[in-house]
Amino acid sequence: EEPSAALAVPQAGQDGLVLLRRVGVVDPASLDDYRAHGGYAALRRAFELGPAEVIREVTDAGLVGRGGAAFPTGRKWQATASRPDRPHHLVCNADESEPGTFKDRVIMEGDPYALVESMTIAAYAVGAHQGYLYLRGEYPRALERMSHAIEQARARGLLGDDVLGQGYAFDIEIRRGAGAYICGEETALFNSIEGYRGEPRSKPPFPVEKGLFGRPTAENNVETLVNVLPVLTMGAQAYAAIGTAKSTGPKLFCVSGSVDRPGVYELPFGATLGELLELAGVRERLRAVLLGGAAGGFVRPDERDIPLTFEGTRQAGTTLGSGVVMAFDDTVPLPRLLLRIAEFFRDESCGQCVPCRVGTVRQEEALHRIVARTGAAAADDIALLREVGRAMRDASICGLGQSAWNAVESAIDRLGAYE
Ligand code: L3W
Ligand code: SF4
Repeated sequence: EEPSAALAVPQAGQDGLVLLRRVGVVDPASLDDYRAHGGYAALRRAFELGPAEVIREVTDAGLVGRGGAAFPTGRKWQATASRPDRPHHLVCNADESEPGTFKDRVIMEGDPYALVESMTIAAYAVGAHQGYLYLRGEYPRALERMSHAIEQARARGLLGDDVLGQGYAFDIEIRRGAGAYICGEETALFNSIEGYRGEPRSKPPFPVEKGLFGRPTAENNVETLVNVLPVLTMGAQAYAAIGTAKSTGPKLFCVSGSVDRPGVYELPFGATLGELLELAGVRERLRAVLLGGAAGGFVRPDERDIPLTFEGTRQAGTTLGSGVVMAFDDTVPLPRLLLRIAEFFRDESCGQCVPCRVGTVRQEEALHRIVARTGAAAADDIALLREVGRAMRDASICGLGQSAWNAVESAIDRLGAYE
């Protein structure tokens, strides 16, 4: 089990925060304190609006998924809500296993009722009466706080048969992950809850049609869900005024590595990479920045002007992913780091499809040879890496295999890693 480190939220208590405004301020064990800090205003508004209008607000706000893929949340909810077959389910993906990602943990530990309230709103919108919180197994404190918040909400009529006295039934069950990265992939997560091996299913059918237990399911990341609170309390227009036209709202970034103040930062979309690094106290002799986690890609230290938006990172040939920013100074041996990333993917591949099962092994072998040659690469190993990488990207079933070569490729092409 993890050590009980303090919450890493350097901005705690600062004015102007939207998603983190209660973290480090509110007592996470107290429902009354949550209410005293504005809690449950959004659910009240949701009941006033009705499910269809809630979905319209979320759509108009431009909210997109914060787990890495940026799919429009309103469209996902609408597709789930409109399915005639019942029951519908709501699943919150709190598996948070992308290396360098710890934002959902900070929300669950620091503002657990916000997630309970958000899940209730999402369930109401899509017509689900049962919600599942799939929680990373290595987060014992988040488990304790979420369990407590769910119990308290149930005891006070905010979960159960008659939520807020509005006649809507909804409850939340927690399921713990058991340490497999792949169970953060939505369909592997469903299999895990159902008691099967955590192997991704082929999509389509998408979860909105055939998800958990074969039922229409809305599956959202923790951060995505808690964004629904400001969407409803501020209104879609005011929310959409934050950020850029194509990436609306606030975003959480997880900054780690060679910085003086690692932790979770909230910034509006559109701030630059350089601005974020300055906030976190970037050190001299920066060699590389990994954006988007192990599944993301490296950028050079001189690429500080990259706007932290979905469109801006895409245009720069990289990805925002789930908001990971890992800084590495020149004391970190890059070939060893890349080997470590490759080991991770080989270890975490579920082995279901050949390109990923074999490709992640071949990739790791080539990187081993490179490290054994004190970090320089022979041309044939680079060619092999490219060929294997292309096969994984083109032919893997799920995002793990499709992105297992991203970091290595970007290190070769942007950083000149093995020269
Ligand atoms: C209905 C359609 N729904 C797509 C849904 C789909 C899913 C969402 C996004 O991977 C990324 C990945 C990782 N009708 C639909 C539809 N959907 N088309 O939209 O789908 P997809 O397949 O684009 O992505 P994904 O499989 O959900 C997520 C990247 O995130 N990643 C990993 C992050 C890890 C964490 C974490 O630890 N917390 O978030 C980092 O970069 O590589 O690209 O719901 O069903 N026509
Ligand atoms: Fe499993 Fe990898 Fe195939 Fe995904 S790409 S299903 S992790 S073998």
